[in-house]
Amino acid sequence: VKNVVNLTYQEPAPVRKIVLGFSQLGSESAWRNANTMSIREAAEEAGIELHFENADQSQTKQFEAIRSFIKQKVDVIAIAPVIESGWEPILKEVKQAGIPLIMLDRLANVSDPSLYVTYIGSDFYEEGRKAGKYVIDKMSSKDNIGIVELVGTEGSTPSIARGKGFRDVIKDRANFKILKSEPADFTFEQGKKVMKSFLTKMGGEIRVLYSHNDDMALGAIEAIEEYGLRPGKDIIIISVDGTNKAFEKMAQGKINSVVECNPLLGPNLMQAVNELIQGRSLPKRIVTPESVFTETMAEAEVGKRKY
Ligand code: GZL
Repeated sequence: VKNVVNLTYQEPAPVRKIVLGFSQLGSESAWRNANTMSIREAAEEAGIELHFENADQSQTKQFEAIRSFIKQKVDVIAIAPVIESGWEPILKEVKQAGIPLIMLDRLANVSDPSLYVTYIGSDFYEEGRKAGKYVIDKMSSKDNIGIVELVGTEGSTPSIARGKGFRDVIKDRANFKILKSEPADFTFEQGKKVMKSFLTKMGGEIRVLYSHNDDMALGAIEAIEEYGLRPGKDIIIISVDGTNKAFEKMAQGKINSVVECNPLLGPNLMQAVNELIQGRSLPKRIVTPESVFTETMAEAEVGKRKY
């Protein structure tokens, strides 16, 4: 009998899930934890298999995670590089393995831009400028404005750029002076410890605290109160991130302004991974949108925050 049609139903070949290896730098702050949650949720939502490694702020652990992703032959690697330097060799290994790489949140300094496909993250320089503009608006009528600065992780993209943006805005103002600037690694504990040392050395001269993130600002608030001064009154506080706890303190008048830094990058990352796998070209730089909040808006924002 000719032309017998094969009627048995053929299962379509199972569509293999995209596998993404993500090296997260740590869990040092509320921002970081919100960032991790956003990435886990977005991977789930997108049906992308996420291999997640937390490096506890160790660059060496990030290198180990990336080597394990290469061994696992993941489809895409994403990294949130804890500091900007020292990445060239490992990123060359990733390129040699033929695995596309996405930078998320922070940037690694590389001489060869082909070592990564795109960098998704905030404009930290602009965040620093916004903080500087706020301080000038708030204090311009006064003289001898002594400023102390809690820097985040030394050598990280946000700390470098938030420091530069802030300085570029205040540099022409003679009445503004940065008295002390020290790293406090984006954590509550370090923020409290370093602020305590600032107060011991020059308590009476400090008019403004510029903190590179909320966790350090919250620690500094405790140090200021233990020293016997009023945060938000005796010492004006400007912070970056926009976490719920910072909004609560702002509603109490203990923080004066918060520059938002959006941690919810999960959907952006998964969209980039999907487009990459579909062979579409991606912009080299994807900037996340964000704003600035002051005391007047705090009440309305508290509780609305997703992180
Ligand atoms: C900024 C991010 C910073 C946050 C901190 O995008 O890298 O790291 O500002 C976090 O809270 O620890």
